[in-house]
Amino acid sequence: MSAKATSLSRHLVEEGKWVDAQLSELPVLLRDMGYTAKILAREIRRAALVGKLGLVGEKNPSGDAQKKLDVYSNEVVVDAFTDSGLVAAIVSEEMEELRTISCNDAAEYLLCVDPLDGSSNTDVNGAVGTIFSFYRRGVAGACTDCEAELREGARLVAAGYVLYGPSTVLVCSMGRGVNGYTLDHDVGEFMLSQENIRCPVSGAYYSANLGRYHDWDPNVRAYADYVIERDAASGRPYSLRYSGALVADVHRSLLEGGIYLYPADEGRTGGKLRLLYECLPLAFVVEAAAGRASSGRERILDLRPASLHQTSPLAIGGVDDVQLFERFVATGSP
Ligand code: AHM
Ligand code: MG
Repeated sequence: MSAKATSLSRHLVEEGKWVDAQLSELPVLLRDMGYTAKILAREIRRAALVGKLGLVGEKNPSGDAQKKLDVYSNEVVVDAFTDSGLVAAIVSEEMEELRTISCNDAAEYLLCVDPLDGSSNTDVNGAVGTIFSFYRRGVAGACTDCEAELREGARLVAAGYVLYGPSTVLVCSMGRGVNGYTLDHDVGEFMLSQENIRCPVSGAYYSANLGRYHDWDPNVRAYADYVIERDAASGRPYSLRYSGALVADVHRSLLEGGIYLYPADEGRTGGKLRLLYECLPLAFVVEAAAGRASSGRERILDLRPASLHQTSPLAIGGVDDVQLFERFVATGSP
């Protein structure tokens, strides 16, 4: 690595020059998320050696069995942002209620987080991630109605994810462009590795749990049938890539185009993925990179969660791929 390589901290200072003066603490929050990710990367890497694999025997608010790493990751995130003094409250996949952190005037932000996405992969050494977003509060002081503020889309001011794969990558956006940083374990820093990421309008891959095919709406099934038809002119058939970790599959779509889908199905009529800490943050990142995120009928960023753990169907990736999916949802054909 060249001595000229740019660290996350240095790059955030540069990027921070472009954000609104009111949002001057955003680079600090993203730096703190980088620190949190380093702690989690270390613990995920050695989980099998320190007794952190397996279940805890409890369910999270969505009814999923919690893994030890889910609980640990949630504690690390909550502790890190409790210490920051900048966050008034946290919404997490692993906590039933919104957790009030600070009523200080300086605590101007709300954090929504999925501390460990793809946790079915933990015990098989598969990819996992962390998804996060920051909302700027409208009023300082006591957190009287933070949930209402989370329904105001314009308050979503930064978002990103961390992918713990063969390397640990943090991708984030403060609204103007999207950048990726790779953790250099020797230096102990995230280093800028993908500057100003642009999502290709289409790609050669689709990601979906085809085990649910027979539970999908016929129009969604028609789309899945269409992408695997042979048609060289339109780049079909698409290849299937599905890792069990939304973060890993969306990362592929962001860098290479293509689409990730988690549609509604007979068992989950509202979809599986949660708006506040899965769909909305990833939609913010992908759209900042010129991609698209949709429920199939509406743009994800236009949706307003009525409750903290509300779900939505999700289709996310290249603009052309997602728009094609939306046409199928509406009409059953391209
Ligand atoms: P999680 O946050 O509990 O891990 O759930 C979200 C995950 C996504 O990362 C992944 O794409 C999807 O759920 C997998 O679900 P399924 O096993 O139904 O395909
Ligand atoms: Mg998740």
